[in-house]
Amino acid sequence: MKLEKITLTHIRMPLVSHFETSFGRIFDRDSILITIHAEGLVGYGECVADRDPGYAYETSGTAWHILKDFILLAIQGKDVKDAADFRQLVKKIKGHEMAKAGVEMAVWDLLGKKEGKSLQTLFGGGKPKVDVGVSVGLQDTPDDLLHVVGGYLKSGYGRVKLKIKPGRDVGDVSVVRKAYPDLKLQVDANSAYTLETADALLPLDELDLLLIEQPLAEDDLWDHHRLQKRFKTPLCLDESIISLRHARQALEMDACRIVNIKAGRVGGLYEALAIHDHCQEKNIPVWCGGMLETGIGRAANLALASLPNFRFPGDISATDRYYQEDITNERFYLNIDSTVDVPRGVGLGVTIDGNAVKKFTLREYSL
Ligand code: OSB
Ligand code: MG
Repeated sequence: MKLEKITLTHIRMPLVSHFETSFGRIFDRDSILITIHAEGLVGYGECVADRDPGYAYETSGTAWHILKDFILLAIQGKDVKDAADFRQLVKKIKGHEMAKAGVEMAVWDLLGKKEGKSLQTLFGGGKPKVDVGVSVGLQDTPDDLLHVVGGYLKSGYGRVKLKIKPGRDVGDVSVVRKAYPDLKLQVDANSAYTLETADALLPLDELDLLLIEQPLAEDDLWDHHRLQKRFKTPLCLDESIISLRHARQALEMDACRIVNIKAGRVGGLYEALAIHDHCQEKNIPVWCGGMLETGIGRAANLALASLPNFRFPGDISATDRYYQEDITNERFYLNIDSTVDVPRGVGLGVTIDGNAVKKFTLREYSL
């Protein structure tokens, strides 16, 4: 399909409640909406880069620059028949996977709309709904944490992920484990530890966790390998896996035993599918991470997570866990069995609420 007009819209949406990780607390979420016109169709994508470089080096500012000054110039007016074609066009641009992934998502939406198929169908996924959990940010006190977790359990979430950081780890997690002995529980450090300080996490091994996510630096596969030897609990990598090659190498060196897949982090859904397939071949379970997406990115995550090797619940919570008002007309709801339905419509299967987009827009650019 020939890619015609492409529009970038930088939006900022207030979160229902603040979200705190080892790298900071946020009250609202920046994203860049990508709109592509092609052959009378309109495709939408979402770039998940955050306002600050806390999770990764990319920010909404760097993504805007790379999108406007490089990616759009490389693809506008070009004929793209599939996602592999798109990757070829942006191959010269190093890194900036979130910027690339945002546009790639819009290309997938267009491809689905052209073929009259949902993303799930294009991916070969089968499940009509996927298991999900909720990612709980750091709270001011363990009592607050218990209160917040209790609220999510009441809404029906069957799996909880707790954010941890040095000084707020074993104590907080023990309190939750004591209150809920049978809860599916896991933790995420967002790279806040070193090989030395991570020994403080050893007592987590007795708390029956599903996994420990990204304890060490994002660019450090080897020390994760060394750390995994000290734990019975599987380590899971998020930030460190930025491509299929990183996934392969991480598995080869036993740096983790479970992989968190986020399309944004790996340059798009095409690479995410390749990582899924590789892990499946190596019998390593994967699960779908989240980046506090709008309904656009959430739709893509659900389609991805419907593939068979997504064997752990995803960080794909219901819309009301994130936003009072979303930019899609469709909202996502939690089913009583802690699942969310996979969209069935063509492409991403969502439509855009133009008024909501307008309300949240900071800047716009078209080529
Ligand atoms: O590390 O998984 C992470 C949100 C923003 C950036 C990084 C992460 C997260 C989450 C939230 O944990 C997951 C969600 O979208 O619910
Ligand atoms: Mg994570």
